[in-house]
Amino acid sequence: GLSDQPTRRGALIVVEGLDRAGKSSQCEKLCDHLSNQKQAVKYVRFPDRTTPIGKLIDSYLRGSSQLDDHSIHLLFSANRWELAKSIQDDIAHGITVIVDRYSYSGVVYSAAKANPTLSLEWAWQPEIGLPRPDICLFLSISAQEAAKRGGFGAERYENETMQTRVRELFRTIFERQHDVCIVDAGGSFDQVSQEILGAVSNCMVRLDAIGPLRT
Ligand code: T5A
Ligand code: NA
Repeated sequence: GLSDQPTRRGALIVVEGLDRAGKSSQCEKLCDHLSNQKQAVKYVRFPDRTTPIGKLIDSYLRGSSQLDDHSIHLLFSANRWELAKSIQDDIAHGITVIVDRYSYSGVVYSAAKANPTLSLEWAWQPEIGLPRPDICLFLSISAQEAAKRGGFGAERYENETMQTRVRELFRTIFERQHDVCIVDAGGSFDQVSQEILGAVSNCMVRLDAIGPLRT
């Protein structure tokens, strides 16, 4: 009968990009759009600054504390691991989870510091085994364009040198990753959002196709 049908799993959608690329505003729009379509949806952002680990990260980003590059890298990763189980459970229960920054930010911001013992390869290790996104939307914007947007410059990595290196590294890793959709984030809010909604609905169609067999 109907009640025996397995729940179709939710999607894991990641949004990535430089500081001020528009990730949080676009995530909010995407959540609203999917909710309006009667889809169960949750928003998660990394770093999640509310947990004990997140509070250490927040203090580091604001410049109130200093940490070794490797230590802060592992804290960012630990912050994802502490939420991994609940993300997986939500997806299994049919909830689509929209994630504002993920492992990709984790590896590129750390590797961008050019610390000789913190390579991209080293940075990937603690990320291995986290839930794999169904799609990653990369909001592509130049460091110069991003710098023009509100509030830029307040936190640790918000300078053009760092952002330019981060942008190059995002390109490097996304050449190798599957299921990455590059979105031009330099346009108006509505243009960017149309592109995102299009990419996500394609992704949802693919999820349908590989969903569980129906009896
Ligand atoms: N980090 C993060 C790591 O080093 N390792 C990790 O593992 C992780 C997860 C904090 C820092 O931590 C680093 C990366 C970051 O440096 P954060 O808390 O996500 O990460 O902070 P930010 O990325 O800085 O978040 P922002 O809120 O600044 O950027 P968003 O979310 O990309 O941008 P948004 O949506 O808030 O918009 C920024 C401004 O631009 C305007 C908005 O109105 C807003 O004023 N805007 C537009 N303006 C013109 N045209 C458009 N299309 C616009 N879209 C938005
Ligand atoms: Na944000």
